[in-house]
Amino acid sequence: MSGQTDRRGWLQAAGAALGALWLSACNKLNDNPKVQSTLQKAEGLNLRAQRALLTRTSLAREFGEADISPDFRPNGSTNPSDPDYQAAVRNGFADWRLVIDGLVETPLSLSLADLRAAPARTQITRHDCVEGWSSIGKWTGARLSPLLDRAGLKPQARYVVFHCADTLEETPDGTGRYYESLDLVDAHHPQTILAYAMNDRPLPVAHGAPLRLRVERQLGYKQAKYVMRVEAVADLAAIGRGKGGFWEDRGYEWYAGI
Ligand SMILES: Nc1nc2c(c(=O)[nH]1)N[C@H]1C(S)=C(S)[C@@H](COP(=O)(O)O)O[C@H]1N2
Ligand SMILES: [Mo]
Repeated sequence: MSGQTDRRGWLQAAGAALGALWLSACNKLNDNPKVQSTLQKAEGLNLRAQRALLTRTSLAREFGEADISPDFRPNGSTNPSDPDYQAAVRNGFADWRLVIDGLVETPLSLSLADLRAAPARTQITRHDCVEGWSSIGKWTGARLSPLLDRAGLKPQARYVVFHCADTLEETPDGTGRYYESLDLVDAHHPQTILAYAMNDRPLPVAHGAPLRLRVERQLGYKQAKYVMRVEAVADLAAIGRGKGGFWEDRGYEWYAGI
């Protein structure tokens, strides 16, 4: 896919977020002074919203090969004991599939070979964990945006949820399974990838084999490892405890911008 088309899709998603504001700002035919002052306020708001969005759509800093951390620290789950996951590891992930479903026109079931054949990106970025450590790693993966385009998001879709294979906390109701979510601005960001390689090698189990999310404008806990399923949804209330992620359900911010 050409960079042009990619960029258009990404801007479309960004534009959708501002659509309502643009509509009000376009209604310039009416020159009633009261309406004018409302319009001026809307324009100020429009500028601020646009600036906030520009920050979100700009690229995270990328580093050089020499900056790669020799010992990228693993954190959280590092070897999930969940039986389905253990079986997949023993099988070398040969039967493993990523499912993309929910509010999509065409649900997808993709093998690792399918993902390696999809439009890809490689990036060397710094991972910042809220616990106060950082590591720099090189990630290669399938760009999420073209995959979502292939599945065809329905108009009601507003978030994508990443369902993971690991249970980080044993709870009677199953809400201890790791998950994360993004809005469509981050989902279509050029650096948002489903990584299958780290530092030019297949992603190791400790870092989320066979597939993990990289969303480089956000903190470590958003970088879901062991991703099994990407589900497009209209809202987050019905998933886990309703806050959009395992750590969000336990008090962390949903938007973990850096
Ligand atoms: N599935 C899953 N994803 C996860 C976690 C986890 O425990 N399970 N921990 C998160 C946290 S807090 C961090 S800092 C990073 C750690 O990624 P790493 O192990 O590659 O360093 O993964 C994030 N993604
Ligand atoms: Mo973290």
